[in-house]
Amino acid sequence: MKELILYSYWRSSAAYRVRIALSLKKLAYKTIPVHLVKEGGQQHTLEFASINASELVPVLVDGEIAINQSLAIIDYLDEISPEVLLTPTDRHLRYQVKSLAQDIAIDIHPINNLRVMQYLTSTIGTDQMQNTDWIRHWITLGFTALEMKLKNTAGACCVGDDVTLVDACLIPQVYNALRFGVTMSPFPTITRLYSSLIKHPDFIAAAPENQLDAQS
Ligand SMILES: N[C@@H](CCC(=O)N[C@@H](CS)C(=O)NCC(=O)O)C(=O)O
Repeated sequence: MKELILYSYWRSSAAYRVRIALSLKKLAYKTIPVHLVKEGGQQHTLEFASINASELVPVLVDGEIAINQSLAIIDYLDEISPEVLLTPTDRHLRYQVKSLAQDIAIDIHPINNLRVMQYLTSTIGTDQMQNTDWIRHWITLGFTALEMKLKNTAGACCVGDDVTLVDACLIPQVYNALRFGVTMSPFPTITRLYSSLIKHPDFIAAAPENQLDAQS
């Protein structure tokens, strides 16, 4: 197998999900940092757009294959490295995991993305405080539903006691929530899961502050 390459940005929560999966699976990979802010955003360069025309990270390259979309990448990793599965084989658990992961990755995350914030500021004319309120609002709404669901599914992890795709999505989303000052007290289950999982060695290895491009 050729060396896996991950186009990543240290603060990208979608890239963080993939880093967690790679780390849990003990897969070696090379990081190519894509700075989302510097020089107007390196994701918009011709070089990167030729790898992902959507101009978003992450992208995983495995030999001839380049895959974008963090959930698709993690599915791919489950296929090539099935010893540790992030999506369980049991049908009931599998769809529970997929639904919860998509609650985060599809319903909560995209409306708070950098390009949405940039559009709000440049076209709608919002200021920094209004953008922060926007992010807090949508994360709080999403976490309110998620808290109720996780209360019923969580053990040591989001679904039972084994780490799944939901944990790989939740931890980066809470990282974002804390970064933007979301009040977490209404979410005791989410807070408990976050506090415990960020101490897991594979989650530590994947954490934004431990990436080679951190703070750059
Ligand atoms: N649905 C995509 C989302 C990818 C995405 O939104 N990436 C963000 C970073 S978390 C990005 O590259 N943003 C750049 C921009 O908004 O210009 C996935 O799960 O991979």
